[in-house]
Amino acid sequence: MWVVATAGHVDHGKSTLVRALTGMEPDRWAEERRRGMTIDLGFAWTALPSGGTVAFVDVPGHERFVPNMLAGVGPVPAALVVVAADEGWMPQSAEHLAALDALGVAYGLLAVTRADLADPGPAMARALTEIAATSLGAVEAVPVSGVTGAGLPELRAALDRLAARLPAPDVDGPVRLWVDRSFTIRGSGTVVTGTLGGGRLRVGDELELAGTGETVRVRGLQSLGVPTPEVSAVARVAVNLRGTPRERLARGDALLSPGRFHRTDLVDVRVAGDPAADLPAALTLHVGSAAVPVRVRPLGPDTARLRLARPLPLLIGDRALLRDPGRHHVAGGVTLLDVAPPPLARRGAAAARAAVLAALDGRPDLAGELRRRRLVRAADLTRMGVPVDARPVAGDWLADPGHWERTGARLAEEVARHAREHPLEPGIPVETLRQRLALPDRALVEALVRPPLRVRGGRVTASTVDALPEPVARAVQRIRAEFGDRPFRAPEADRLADLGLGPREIGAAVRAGALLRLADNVVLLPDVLDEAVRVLAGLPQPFTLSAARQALDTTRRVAVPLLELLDRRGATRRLPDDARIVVG
Ligand SMILES: Nc1nc2c(ncn2[C@@H]2O[C@H](COP(=O)(O)OP(=O)(O)OP(=O)(O)O)[C@@H](O)[C@H]2O)c(=O)[nH]1
Ligand SMILES: [Mg+2]
Repeated sequence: MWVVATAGHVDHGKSTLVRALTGMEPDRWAEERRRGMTIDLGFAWTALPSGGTVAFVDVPGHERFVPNMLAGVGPVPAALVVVAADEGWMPQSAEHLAALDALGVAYGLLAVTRADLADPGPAMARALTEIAATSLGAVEAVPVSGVTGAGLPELRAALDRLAARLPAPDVDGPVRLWVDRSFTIRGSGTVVTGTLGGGRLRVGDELELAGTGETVRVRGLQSLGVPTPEVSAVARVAVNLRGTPRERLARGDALLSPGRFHRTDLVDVRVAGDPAADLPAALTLHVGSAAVPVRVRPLGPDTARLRLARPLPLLIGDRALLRDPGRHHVAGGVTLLDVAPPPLARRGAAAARAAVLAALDGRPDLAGELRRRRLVRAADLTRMGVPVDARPVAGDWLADPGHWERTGARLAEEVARHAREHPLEPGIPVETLRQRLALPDRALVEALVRPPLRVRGGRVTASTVDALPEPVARAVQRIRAEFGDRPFRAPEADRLADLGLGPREIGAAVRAGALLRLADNVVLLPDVLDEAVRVLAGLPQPFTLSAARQALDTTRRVAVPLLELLDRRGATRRLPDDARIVVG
């Protein structure tokens, strides 16, 4: 299915043409039929010669109803511009065309209606010139009469040619269905309609309401009046929502794939049209079917920051338009450059931001986003419309490579500085490092720890004896020199004191793995346990404490806690008569 929106001045024959093409009544309201004027959006569809189906969103031409027109055109990628042969180019011909241009609509056709009443030539020539200067470019033109039916076969053929050129939708992408109508059906509850531009909807799907973030469930689906279990883009769809009161939803809201869109009330945009500096401070932003008041803050010559009166689910690259409702003036088309821009608090921040925006074009750019944001969750980038194909550094965190490397170097410096300032602490707590490096997640700290640094007990330490405070490291070296050949002799308490090894220093050496503590003031070098087991295994089994003490060439002061440690580790077993055996 293709969806095409009409556009054109009031009474130029848009609805008559849609009626003639489809046999359906686009003016749904009694008041519209009484006044012979479209007030709100109408919907009708027909088969084309190719066999494909085209659905029309018929818009009102009257100047009062331009906001309704914009809600219909916003989500639709193609336009049928209508100009009456007998009246020619008129103010809303121009305003509607300016809106299509602002939204970047690139596919269209011109129908010169009421061709039975006047020569269509002059109106066609003027309209083609006007259209050629917009995003629509050169379009086919067909003179028609909605009354006599002349030109309709040619228009159908031209619609088929237009449809063949339309880009294929991303049916696997996320759903963002801008609501253009919501109503209640007795017995079914709330129904909303819209133009599905991407993705796929199924009965039973969970969706997120853009307005409130709440989850809703699809109870039923219709497309072109027919119930269906599934609809793929592009399509006109009616969605019946289970248990959602009608007041929750209105035109301008959207149904979203859960967790796939960033709802934002602050965006940076490029403006086409009036220079940014000339824009009024208060305008209305039209995007999708939404119309939201915004405050405009010019940043560069063609860039501005918009503060929205309520958040919308917007993506980088979205097209929108700014309109001055009082002056009937499309002030400019906008392209969204950033949907999660940084605050502009510091002096000079606005100028710096303008320089950044000058280089952006609304095409999502992963490397650029990482460079600007430094650290960002993959899911957050996806929700802004940036496709992610980079490997996370931790969890789903992505990092700019340069920033990541610099942060790793700073981490090493912080660990070294902490060791100097707190020589007896066993390293710096991960949380302290997280704060010093202003990282948003501890997992990032841990991911930055590389040998010889390591994470141990919630702290980052240097794993080598070298990282011990200088005096402690020297004392350990002395013990190694003095006791290396008598590995089961422990320095006496006064020797430890001479070496400057009090309880705190010993604790630090033990945590660093430089000493093995058997009891208070009883320490050995850390690598002697295997040797002890080897010596004990050489004794006749079982062996006594005294036999062990002699074999190890040590004192009771060491032998008792050493054997208890080996018992605890399961290397030896104590028998009921206090003798022991080596296990295994
Ligand atoms: N003779 C003739 N009359 C036409 C033709 N098309 C529309 N009309 C008449 O022009 C008037 C306006 O037609 P509509 O189709 O309502 O115009 P519209 O563009 O939909 O108007 P709005 O929706 O209010 O903007 C009606 O009286 C139609 O009968 C045509 O091709 N030939
Ligand atoms: Mg109409």
